[in-house]
Amino acid sequence: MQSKIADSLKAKLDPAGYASLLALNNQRLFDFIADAAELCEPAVVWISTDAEKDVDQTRKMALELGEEKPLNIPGHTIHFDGPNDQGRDREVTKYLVPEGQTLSDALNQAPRQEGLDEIRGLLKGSMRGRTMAVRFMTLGPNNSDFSIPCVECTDSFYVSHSLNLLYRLGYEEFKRMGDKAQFFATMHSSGKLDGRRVSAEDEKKRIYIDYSTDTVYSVNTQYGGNTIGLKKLALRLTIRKADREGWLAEHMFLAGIHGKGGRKTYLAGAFPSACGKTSTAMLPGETILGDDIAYFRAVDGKCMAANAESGIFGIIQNVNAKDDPAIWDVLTKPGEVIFSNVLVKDSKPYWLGMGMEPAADGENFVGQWHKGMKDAKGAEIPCAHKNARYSVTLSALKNCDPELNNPAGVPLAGIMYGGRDAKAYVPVQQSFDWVHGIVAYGAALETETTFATLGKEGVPEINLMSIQDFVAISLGKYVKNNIDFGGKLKNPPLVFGVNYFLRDSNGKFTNGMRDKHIWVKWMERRIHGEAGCRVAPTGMIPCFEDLQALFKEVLGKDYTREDYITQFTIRVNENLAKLDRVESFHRQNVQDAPAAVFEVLDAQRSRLKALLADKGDQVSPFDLPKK
Ligand code: GTP
Ligand code: SPV
Ligand code: MN
Repeated sequence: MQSKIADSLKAKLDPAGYASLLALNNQRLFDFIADAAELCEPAVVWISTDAEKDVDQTRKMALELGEEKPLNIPGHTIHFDGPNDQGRDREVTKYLVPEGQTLSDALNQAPRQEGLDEIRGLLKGSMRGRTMAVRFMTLGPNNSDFSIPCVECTDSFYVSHSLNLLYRLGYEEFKRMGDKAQFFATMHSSGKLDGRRVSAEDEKKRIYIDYSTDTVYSVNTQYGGNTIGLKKLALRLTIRKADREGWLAEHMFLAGIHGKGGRKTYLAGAFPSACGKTSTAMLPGETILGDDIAYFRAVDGKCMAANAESGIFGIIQNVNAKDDPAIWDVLTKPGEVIFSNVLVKDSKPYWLGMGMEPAADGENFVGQWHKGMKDAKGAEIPCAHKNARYSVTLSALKNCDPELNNPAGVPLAGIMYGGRDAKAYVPVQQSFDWVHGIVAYGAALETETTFATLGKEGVPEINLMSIQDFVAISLGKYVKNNIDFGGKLKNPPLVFGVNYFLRDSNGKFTNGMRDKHIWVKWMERRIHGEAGCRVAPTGMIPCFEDLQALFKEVLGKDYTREDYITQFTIRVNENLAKLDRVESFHRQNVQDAPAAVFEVLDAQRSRLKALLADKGDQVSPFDLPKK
């Protein structure tokens, strides 16, 4: 039966838009868009298809409305978010829980009806006099088991423009699926704007996830992580979908690591926000498939992986010509790039750690800025926000992996977990098996809060699998799904733990920025059975000779025995203390933690205690047995 578009919506569409929408023949979709139009009351509803003219129209509108301004290099634009809208806002992001259901205490939540009343009240009339863009996009490659169709209704053409760069166009995908399209929906309004066209009512910022209808509402915010529906908003819904369907959606990069004889091995890695995904996926000489969200499916006993996205919304701080040549290249040549929250002077962008002196004044996230300017608390305002970002499409990168859009995904050979752990875990180690890795590196992931979320930086916390903010099912079930996933595979990917943020006794990082390349190359060799290891209570660590060879080969550096001892000494008491924190987190916050979590933690504790009794607190890696 032909689905019907409500008259109230029809009245706001032009004939072409009406025809494009009608062709999608999906009643739930029509009802969602009609609801958004009735609630937010835009003057016009604009339907975008995958046609080039529509995609281009979004970019033009962002400039016309002043949500973005052109920069000197053709294709580059700047967008600003408000001073209090510079990262994901955990406090006002909530799951709407229907009566009779529960979620883990660790998750921010509100009763569904109460939350809906509140956020729909805030969205009421929010788009008056504006155009509402309706965007159809896909998560995962098109025409694939990974594909998830998504629709976003937004009055921000910056958000709509970001969708162009970060996701695959999905109008044709909706058409292909017709009334069978099980889609995710986002309704977003920037709300009241000030003279700079930034959201003006911070105190009314809300991001609510109504998982029982696969709908997300977002209002009075513009920061990408709070507004671009397909990013972390959809990830929360995807985790529920994956739970129902028996696959995994992860906060992970995906990259091809190149080895002997031209072979390429795919690795994925989970790091909390601003802890290393993009930096690892962009290592020089390797190829990037994704830097933020990966999907895994067990297909005939093999783990196949795909990037949910097709672009990068990346942290620009510390991106410079020396450390990040591939990103630097796209950020400095003509092509489509949206910069956000950097400093702009004479239409040129500047950011922290760019490897040159920034301008002494200009426009930044607070408005007109000059060097030495202080905030209300007397602290100096930096030239650019630490969480300033750039948006580019992956295909613009020279190092983009050719399999990016392969509907089958790529075979995954290894995964890694890493956070900001100053004291305990060594820079790289391999788990004894799948379950040990999932628990001891994933479920035990400790990190410090970063600038990517609002609030205090540097506060230690457990961030389970780097994904805790987005787990919309009970945490225990989520861990169990990860453990069980390994059971569906003939040869599960090897699991590694990394720690780029270990500090020595003087508080200095034990490793340089480029050292991660060595760890990744070591993993590649382990996967192919070409490197040995030493056995520590926490996992299998590299042998000195292998690292020495790799440092020379990859970075041209002389790696010394002293370096190895500083980095890989097992700090037994620190590791025992870490285990206690992890265990108490799981006992207190994960009501349904699987028994395997405590078994793995207990076994690790026993191994650590045995080592303590045998060799003391600080054990040199040279004193550990080789395998
Ligand atoms: P999201 O996009 O927020 O999910 O973050 P991400 O995990 O992709 O983070 P990214 O790789 O962009 O790294 C973020 C920050 O970590 C940057 O400020 C980097 O400078 C810093 N960083 C990355 N690698 C290292 C490292 O090896 N050592 C140190 N000390 N800092 C690092
Ligand atoms: C993150 O915070 O993990 C990001 C940026 O990747 S965003 O989710 O878009 O805020
Ligand atoms: Mn992220």
